[in-house]
Amino acid sequence: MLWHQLLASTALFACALSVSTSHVLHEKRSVSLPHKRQRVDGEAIVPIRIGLRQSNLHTGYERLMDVSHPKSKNYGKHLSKEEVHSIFAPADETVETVKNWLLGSGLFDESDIIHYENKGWLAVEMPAKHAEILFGTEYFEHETTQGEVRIGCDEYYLPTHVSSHVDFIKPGVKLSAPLKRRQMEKRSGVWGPPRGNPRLPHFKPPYYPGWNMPPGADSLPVDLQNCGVNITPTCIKALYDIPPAYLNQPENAMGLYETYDAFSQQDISLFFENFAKNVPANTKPNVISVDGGTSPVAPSDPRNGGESDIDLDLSISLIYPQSVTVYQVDDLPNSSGETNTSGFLNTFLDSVDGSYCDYTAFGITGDSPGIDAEYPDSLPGGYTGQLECGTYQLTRVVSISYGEAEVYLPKPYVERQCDEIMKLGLQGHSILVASGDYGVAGYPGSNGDAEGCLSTATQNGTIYNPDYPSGCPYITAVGATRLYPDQTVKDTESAMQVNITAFNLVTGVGPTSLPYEFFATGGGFSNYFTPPSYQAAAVSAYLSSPSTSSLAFQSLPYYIANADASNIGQNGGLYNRAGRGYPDVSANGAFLLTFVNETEGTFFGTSLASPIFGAVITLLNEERTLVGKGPIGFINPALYENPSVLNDITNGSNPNCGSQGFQTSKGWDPVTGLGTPNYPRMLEYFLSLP
Ligand SMILES: *[C@@H]1O[C@H](CO)[C@@H](O)[C@H](O)[C@H]1NC(C)=O
Ligand SMILES: *[C@@H]1O[C@H](CO)[C@@H](O)[C@H](O)[C@H]1NC(C)=O
Ligand SMILES: *[C@@H]1O[C@H](CO)[C@@H](O)[C@H](O)[C@H]1NC(C)=O
Ligand SMILES: *[C@@H]1O[C@H](CO)[C@@H](O)[C@H](O)[C@H]1NC(C)=O
Ligand SMILES: *[C@@H]1O[C@H](CO)[C@@H](O)[C@H](O)[C@H]1NC(C)=O
Ligand SMILES: CC(=O)N[C@H]1CO[C@H](CO)[C@@H](O)[C@@H]1O
Repeated sequence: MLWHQLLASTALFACALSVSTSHVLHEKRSVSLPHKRQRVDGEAIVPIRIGLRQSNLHTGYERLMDVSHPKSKNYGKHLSKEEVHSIFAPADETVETVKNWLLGSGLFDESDIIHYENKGWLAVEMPAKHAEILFGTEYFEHETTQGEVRIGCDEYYLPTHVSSHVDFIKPGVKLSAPLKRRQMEKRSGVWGPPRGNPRLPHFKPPYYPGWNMPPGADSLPVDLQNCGVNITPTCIKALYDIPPAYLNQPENAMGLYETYDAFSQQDISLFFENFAKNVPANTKPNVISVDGGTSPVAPSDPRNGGESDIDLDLSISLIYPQSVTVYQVDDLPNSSGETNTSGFLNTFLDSVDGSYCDYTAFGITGDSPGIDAEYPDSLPGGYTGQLECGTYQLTRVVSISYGEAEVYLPKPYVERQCDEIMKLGLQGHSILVASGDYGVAGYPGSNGDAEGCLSTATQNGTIYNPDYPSGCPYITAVGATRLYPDQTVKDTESAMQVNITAFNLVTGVGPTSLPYEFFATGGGFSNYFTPPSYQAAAVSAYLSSPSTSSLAFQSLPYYIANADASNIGQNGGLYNRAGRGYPDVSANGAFLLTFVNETEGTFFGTSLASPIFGAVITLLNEERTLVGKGPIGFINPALYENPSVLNDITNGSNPNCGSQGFQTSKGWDPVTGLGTPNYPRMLEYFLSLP
């Protein structure tokens, strides 16, 4: 629907608007969505967020390199929150222009328009019919296969003089809610009893069927003899030469992002008792409740799915006596804000970047057709505190074991969120994310494809489906590695790839259907971001050096993603050969024996790897603190500059989507990145930096 047609059909409101203003197309969806349903009720209240174009954003990358590149004379000279905000705040002219346009419509008062603390957003609530007039569009409901409803439009228009000041409007081309929280991927596969089964006897390792002690293992201490089938904190410390932790500095508490999934104290205590005896069994994390998030839960609670348990098992056992902070993000899923919220990171980023305000403004929630949440939320399980409009302190290191397909999110939305991550890097924070567990595919079932791959008219589920936020060049994406049963910690690891169904058939325990059939460390190339300069040489060496010319991926067709990534799969291509590669690094992600619902089971996945790498950075930050230095912050430039501080992984691959995926190689590869930690070398290097 064109702007003019819409004006004609809504004459009543058109009067309030300046018809003489010329409008331009601001955003348009390149492909129409399959599950578009009816028009949104005109009276439904839509919380609109207007992303203001910020100034100096183009300088963000250089500024981040200035404080993070080891060759920069300003290495480690991170900025304060206030400095970052004032550098990137939209110009006063931008705020005024957009506000005046809104006020000029006659639909709002000054007090209806909320301007976020970091100055990047304007928020205003309005009935759908007003939003349609302002943006020259029509809002429709979209239904997912799970029956959720999300709203959005196919294109929208802004006055010419406003368009240049606006990044994007949400909901707009970006639907109000790409994912239901409780369906959000949790990056761990359990090899153990299915939920709800009677408690199983407490197995004593080694219990891997048919397992024989590998050659040379008998000369190792007993607790290192079966690391190839049962990884423990002791095995991990031996693999990466991590010494016993001994420091507890408040400024170096390590952060974990969790949402919906919640830990159980009983489970983590059982882990410490059994596998990390240096940690007192009653050790607990500090829990920060972001907008009503709650943890811990009872062991049998359905929210105790294992993700939070394993994140805590690993981080605490590697850094204790250092403390761990859990950011338990968001209200319960059945409360109105939770089931219908959008990309999973925004509320967290808002809460730690001083701009978090009015939770309901971020998601698509509503008073009338189940859209808007109100705080205090009176629904059962709802957040009963006052509307939060404050900030939390962000820990220096944060590990995130959640993700979603990049393609779910429009490029401007992703770019904007990624810029927020850049700003945290400027302030000295290290943000890590698990790179995914399905090789070159997304989560099974995503995009309507059984394997989670992408399709075009001519390609049915064969195109690789890169992960977000791994593709953001300001994040450290962590892939997973493994030992094979015939190996010990003295061997070099391989890329994590495992058929969990096959294991479960052998053991007679655990699920044997999708998505457990195939697990491989996530990696590949973003369709939205090009390789950042710190990574460019590494990516180019992987793609075109003579040493990789014989790797299987070289025979795969590829494409070069265009500016709006609307040509994914062009010419039969399977991956974007001009994208930012991920992961950056990796760590062990296989055979972690642990307890969920007080029942022992074995976990696999990049969910294990990210907290391990986060723990390593935390230990390094502690040593830097001891000698009066600041935190490492964004670690990627230093690692790409000096990859010898990592153990290069050169065996294994990450296939999926019906083809071979990518293969490991000498140096960086989109399977295991630069490799796993070599703690003594990392320590020496990072202590040598200012
Ligand atoms: C947790 O374990 C108990 C006892 O074995 C069992 O009754 C319950 O169903 C389990 N809960 C879940 C969510 O699996
Ligand atoms: C929230 O979940 C609880 C238990 O699962 C249920 O009793 C309650 O009705 C739910 N509340 C809403 C608002 O759906
Ligand atoms: C695509 O492949 C799936 C699974 O192999 C199949 O069920 C589906 O019918 C195919 N779709 C088309 C359009 O060929
Ligand atoms: C995984 O193992 C099962 C059982 O052996 C087998 O049926 C299945 O084809 C395997 N899947 C893959 C992807 O190798
Ligand atoms: C290399 O990886 C393959 C699987 O891709 C595995 O079977 C083999 O044992 C690994 N070899 C070494 C030396 O790690
Ligand atoms: C507006 C909207 O998307 N509402 C949906 C929120 O989620 C619940 C439960 O999934 C649906 O019933 C609503 O329709």
